[in-house]
Amino acid sequence: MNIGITCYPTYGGSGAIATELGQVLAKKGHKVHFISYSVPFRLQEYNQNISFHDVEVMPYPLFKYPPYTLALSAKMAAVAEEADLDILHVHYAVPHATCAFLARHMLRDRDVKVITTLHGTDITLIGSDKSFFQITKFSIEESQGITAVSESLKSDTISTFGIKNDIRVIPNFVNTHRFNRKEERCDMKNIVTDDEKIILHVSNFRPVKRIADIIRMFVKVKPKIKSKLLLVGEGPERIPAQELAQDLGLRDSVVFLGQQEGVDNILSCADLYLLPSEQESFGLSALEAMSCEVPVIGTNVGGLPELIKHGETGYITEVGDVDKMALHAVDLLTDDTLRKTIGRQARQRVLDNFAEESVVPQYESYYEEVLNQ
Ligand code: GMT
Repeated sequence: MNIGITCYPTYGGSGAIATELGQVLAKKGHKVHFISYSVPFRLQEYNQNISFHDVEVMPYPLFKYPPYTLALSAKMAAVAEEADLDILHVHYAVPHATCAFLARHMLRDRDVKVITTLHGTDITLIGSDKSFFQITKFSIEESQGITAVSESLKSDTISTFGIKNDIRVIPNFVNTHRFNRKEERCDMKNIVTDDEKIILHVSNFRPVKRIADIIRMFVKVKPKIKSKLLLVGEGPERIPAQELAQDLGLRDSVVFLGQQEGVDNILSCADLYLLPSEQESFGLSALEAMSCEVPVIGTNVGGLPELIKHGETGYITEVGDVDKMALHAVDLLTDDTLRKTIGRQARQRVLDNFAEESVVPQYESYYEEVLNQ
């Protein structure tokens, strides 16, 4: 098949999944065309079946807001024409589903099918805001195929937008060979000592991630467990988090690593992963941690309980319950057998349900289904 993929190219789960999907599809012989404003951050391996189409927006003094969405729609239509696309698969509805709708209608003689994958805040935060509500609902309803990354997001989409179209749940996935615990890949000797445990969090540091809860939890764990908290990523909550760590006397034990490539290597060193978000339609970073046998403590929101089975592959707590998180953390970090058992069970759950080998074919069959509609 000839498949156009549009996603946000910057750090973030929706861009990561879109890119991994494109790379696997290309390895399987499909022709994949990424269409975005820069090369997706996870697009690293050369493959002759992959091309990238840059969306350029012409600057003009009249434009307070340069019209990226129009440039993207036009580029989608041009690529569909040139590359004979069968499918335009857009990740994150706002504004990509709308651009794809427009592109499809520009191509009067060609029936390119639009598939929209809903990822999270495109439904729960941005798309449901009144400024975007109507256009998001319209664009999703006009897609020939709709997928959501969890049952929870599917039901949020139905309850928020009253959408009657079929929504297919295809969960996020991980490359379990790359995200596999290999202790020899772990090189942290300049950051932690041999007897220190590593607690990890990776995100784009947005308010929804509740970074402050991680630090408030860590202040309870630190006196009981020799440990360091490693925070990977960049975003608006980084400075407030640094200030909080300093105020709580944790300056030397909370390490901000910034944006990092090779999170799989860092995960190979971690003893515990935290994701205390107030909203998380799936939690891709938790999946990657589980794939590396790292137990996860997450919250009872969105798709996290679909991923983390409480007491079996990690722990689920209520949002903001830092006492409970700290209790589970201390249990896991003091009991090596418990931690390793939960880590192994977490990986098994990933192998059974979220491995790229079993999820990508679900997209391929869905493509076929939409094409044959
Ligand atoms: O929706 C967002 O906040 C952005 C998006 C992203 O690009 O990182 O994250 C969402 O999509 C990810 C990939 O499907 C999911 O793993 C995240 O849970 C989801 N984020 C939220 O729901 C907050």
